[in-house]
Amino acid sequence: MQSFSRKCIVAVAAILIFHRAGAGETNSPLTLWYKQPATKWTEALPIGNGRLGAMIFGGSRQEHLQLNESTLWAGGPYDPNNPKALAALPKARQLVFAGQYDAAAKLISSNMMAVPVREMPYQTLGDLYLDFGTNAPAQDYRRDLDLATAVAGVSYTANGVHFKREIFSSTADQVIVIRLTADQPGQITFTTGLSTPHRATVSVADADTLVLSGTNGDARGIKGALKFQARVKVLATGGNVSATNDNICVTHADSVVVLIAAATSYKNYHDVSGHPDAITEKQIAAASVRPYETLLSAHTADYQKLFNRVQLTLDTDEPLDLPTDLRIANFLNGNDPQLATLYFQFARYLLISSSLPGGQPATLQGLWNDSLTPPWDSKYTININTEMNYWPADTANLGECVEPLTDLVLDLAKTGERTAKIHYGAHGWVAHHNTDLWRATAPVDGPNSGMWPMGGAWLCQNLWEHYLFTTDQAYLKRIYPAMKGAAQFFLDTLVEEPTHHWLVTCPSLSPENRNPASTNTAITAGPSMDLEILRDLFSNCIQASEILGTDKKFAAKLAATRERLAPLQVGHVGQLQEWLSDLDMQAHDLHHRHVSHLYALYPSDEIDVRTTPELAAAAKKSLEIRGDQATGWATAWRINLWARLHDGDHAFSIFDFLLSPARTFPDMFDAHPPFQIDGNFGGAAGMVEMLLQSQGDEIQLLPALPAAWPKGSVRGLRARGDFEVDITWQDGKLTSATIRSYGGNPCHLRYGNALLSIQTHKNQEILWDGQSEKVIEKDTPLPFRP
Ligand code: FUC
Repeated sequence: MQSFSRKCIVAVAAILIFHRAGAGETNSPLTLWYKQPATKWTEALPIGNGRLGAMIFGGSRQEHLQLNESTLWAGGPYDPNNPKALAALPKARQLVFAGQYDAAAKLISSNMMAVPVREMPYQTLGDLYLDFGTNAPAQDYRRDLDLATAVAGVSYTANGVHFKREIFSSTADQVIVIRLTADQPGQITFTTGLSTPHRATVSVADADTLVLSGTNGDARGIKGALKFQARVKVLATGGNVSATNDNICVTHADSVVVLIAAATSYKNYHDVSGHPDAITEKQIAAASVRPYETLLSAHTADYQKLFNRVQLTLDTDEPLDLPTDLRIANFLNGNDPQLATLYFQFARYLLISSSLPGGQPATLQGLWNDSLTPPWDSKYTININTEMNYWPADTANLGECVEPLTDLVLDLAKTGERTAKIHYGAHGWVAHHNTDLWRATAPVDGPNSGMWPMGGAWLCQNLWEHYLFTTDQAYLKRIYPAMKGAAQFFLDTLVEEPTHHWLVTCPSLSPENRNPASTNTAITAGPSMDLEILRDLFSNCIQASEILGTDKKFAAKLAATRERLAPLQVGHVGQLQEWLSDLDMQAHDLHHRHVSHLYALYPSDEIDVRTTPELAAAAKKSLEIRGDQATGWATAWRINLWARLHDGDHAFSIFDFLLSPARTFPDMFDAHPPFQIDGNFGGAAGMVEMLLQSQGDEIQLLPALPAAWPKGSVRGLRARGDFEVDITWQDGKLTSATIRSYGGNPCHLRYGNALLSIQTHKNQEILWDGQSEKVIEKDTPLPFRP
């Protein structure tokens, strides 16, 4: 919690040191801005259209855009399943149940891991440079990213000329657009070129077009099978455009538009027969006949359809008039609630920019990666990170962004069938703790992280949640076969543990925490998280089968098996047990970043302060033992967990740390460190959990409002049951709430101890101030929702 004196110090400092921006320069609450170009990648600003992304450095002597295309990964279609795995499985189980965990890990390591043992990395495409050939000093320099329009900007004055750049990545036109202007004619002169670390060539096609053609990387013995191409066209007004071998030179133009297209030959995880040359040619041809204003307005309209659904105000709408990097540096010293709102909307911006229907899901770095060998390959780590990326998708009203994740899971349900069969001799499908563009599903990296068969099952929980928010039965029908296949795998592979005869997973692990009963391995049987995920998967499948009127017998089998799963247990210090035995206090690392067993509290709702108070108390004890500060994503998870415990001040104190320079880079990217985007998404999800929760059958208004945010309003959050919610509060108390019912479902609203139950109908709006006697119901035609 912020103390009063801390707040005062910062307020006074802000008044003394920094003048307010003058008219026309006012910084909107939705702008990230800086007084200097980026010198490091984590200072550069991201743009993206879900597929085509760039990091913008914004120099006045040289502009640099580091480019990404979401299907440019190393390797090609491959089968990592290990035919030796199945024969080793009975022995591995025997060793685990005999307590010989290290021996089991050794056996797993040599027989049950994928071949190759690591997956394919997501890779950078390359770099575009605009060299302005001047050393003139830049005055009044400013670089920004406007989240309201998804346009990045650079402006400065040099030699008395005011220059401006606007840059965006368009969904409508599938190109990146750079527009350069000056306040005097004939002032724009630069040379542009492309480079890449891949096997590639750069050539000039026509005097105004650069073409980079290449092949993706080989990795871990898998040959690069993708072709890719980037195509850059320069459209100048006035002046002259000419080409050298691999550069384009613009001299004395009045204004210039640069269009960048990029594509690979990836069609899907088993087909790489696409034609990137034809695709980029077509995209550039189409975009180059559209005026800049048309490109801009089509882009903004597309983006705003999603972005404008949610507005959040904490305290006031007026941000501190300080560059964003300085606000981050100061965040721990005082109260800057508008930086929190910027952080929240930046996460929504990042999700829209990195995950749109028809594309790939957000990786560990979303869409943005400048390396051929990024940290953890910038792939999909599905023992927490990918799931976390999608935590704010529905709550923050970006349901469409779940679509690429849905497609990924439907793919895994196919590739994972082979892994289920080859590694376990089982029906259904399984995915372990990572996957990549090629939808690999076998255990990777090593036994201590990879031997975890729950990745697919957890992803199914994300999809089920999306159903709960939308109540869209057509969607449920689409995902049900994947849910069923995931459950089928466990019906075939669960085994009875020898002590209580409960059904458990084996071999498995509690993500990536060492088993205290072993010398140095994570391998175990029946870690709590596995059973929690399974209770959800089975219950969700049973409900889905009822809703869809199918699979009665299968559902009955799941119900019977669910009863035999190892239960949640409370250990000797009152903690929720992470393992089958009460070993938490002997952990190799008491403060481990993963809090896997607390999945039951969040994102699941198996543990709930109201309905299971004893288990909630145990989860709280576990959280206290683990401590508040961890890596970026692990810090973000803790915020959500404390919010679910209805302790807003504790959640906020952790959020404070997340938004400090220790966990947030100057461009607001989350610092694991290094950069990993899950913390951005998890942090935003945690903010929603403080303001609105809807697990179980109640919509809870302001369940964990921190004292640091006494006044504010939020418009357009989503609640399970197909509702949209607006909340206004003052002095830490609800003043009004509006609930829009899109699905016509029953609505149980809670504010503190006040409860209101209404059977809503479609398109109805309910106004409530938290006192049950004051309800206004209006029938209004609600805005169209896709
Ligand atoms: C899991 C985490 C690490 C990291 C990696 C990508 O393995 O334990 O902290 O986030 O994923």
